[in-house]
Amino acid sequence: MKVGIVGMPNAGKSSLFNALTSAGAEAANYPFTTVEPNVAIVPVRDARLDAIAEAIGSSEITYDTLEVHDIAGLVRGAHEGEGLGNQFLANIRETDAILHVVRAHDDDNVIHPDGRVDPIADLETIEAELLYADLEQAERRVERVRRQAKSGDSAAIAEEAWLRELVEALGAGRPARSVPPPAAAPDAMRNLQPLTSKPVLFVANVSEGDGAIPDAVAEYAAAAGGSAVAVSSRVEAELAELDPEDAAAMRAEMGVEDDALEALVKGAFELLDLISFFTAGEAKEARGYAIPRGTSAQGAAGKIHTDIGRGFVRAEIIGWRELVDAGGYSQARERGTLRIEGRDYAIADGEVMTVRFTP
Ligand SMILES: Nc1nc2c(ncn2[C@@H]2O[C@H](COP(=O)(O)OP(=O)(O)OP(=O)(O)O)[C@@H](O)[C@H]2O)c(=O)[nH]1
Ligand SMILES: [Mg+2]
Repeated sequence: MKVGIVGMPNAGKSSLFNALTSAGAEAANYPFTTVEPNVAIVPVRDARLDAIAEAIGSSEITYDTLEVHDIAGLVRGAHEGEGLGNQFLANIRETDAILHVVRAHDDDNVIHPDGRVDPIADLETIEAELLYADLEQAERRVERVRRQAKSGDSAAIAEEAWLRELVEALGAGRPARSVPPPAAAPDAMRNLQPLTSKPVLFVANVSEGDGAIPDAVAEYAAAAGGSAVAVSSRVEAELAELDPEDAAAMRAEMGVEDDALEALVKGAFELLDLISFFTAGEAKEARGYAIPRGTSAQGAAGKIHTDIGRGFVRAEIIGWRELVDAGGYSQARERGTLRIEGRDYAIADGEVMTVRFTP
């Protein structure tokens, strides 16, 4: 899963990126610190996988990963070449979801490009820039597709009509996700990859020790069909540098929400309707995988390895808690909590799967 971070300059994007990655991308108190797109692979920690590995004695733990893209801040007029942000929007066209970071802390030491703290105005500015960026992209594509449509290609004709409808919607301030592509041009959305077709998780960058999402941001997110989480980016970035024990002590001292980043990753999962399943061997690797809800056992097996999916015979399935309670597969088998399922079984969140397959 790939996510892209957007927001105003100095909103706290790189701080959040650092918090997520501890990668040390430069976060500094002047606008446009991030001039190279930063990409990091973040492990999606999962306490359930830790418990499984501990209970059955796995040799190592491999979490699934999230690819996070940090870009330069967007300012009003970015689509006309203002600031640096617009050129970086291309870097996040291929992401699955967008994290929209908005400043909601009022630390006077941090410069705001518009000289005031107003989360809703900032959210609107960025959403407008995303709309403009998509509008420009769509207008350019309409020209290209129009030429193909002239040759009578039916998919191109359908795509052109859809693009024209899209241009109108974007121009009227409606996001691309409100204009589904026609059946005759099913790839139209994928060809364009509009930013406003992606699910958005709004991230309110709140003051230290203030875990609450401002009401206005929560309302904005709900109206936009997204959800919102609150994070103190700078504190989280600082805590990410510490070892876990010191970080826990610091959190207690500051009264900072323990699980802000976990909540953020969880929010992203929910937004994309993803669930996790695990594979775990005794004295072998324990591993987590994110899959779309409803994925079949065979589909999930293909996520482990294409050959395993192809040669799928059956799956042994157990809930993570049942496996932990039993203390191992043979004990679980004795208890009758380990089940055999076929290729079409829809994996549930938190299940552990062992695939039997013919190589
Ligand atoms: N008080 C406070 N300061 C913060 C917080 N998050 C970020 N900052 C500070 O705000 C400044 C800008 O943060 P960055 O994370 O670099 O912001 P950015 O959105 O990446 O900025 P650009 O890359 O310039 O667009 C830095 O000085 C941070 O330390 C926060 O939660 N609280
Ligand atoms: Mg930055």
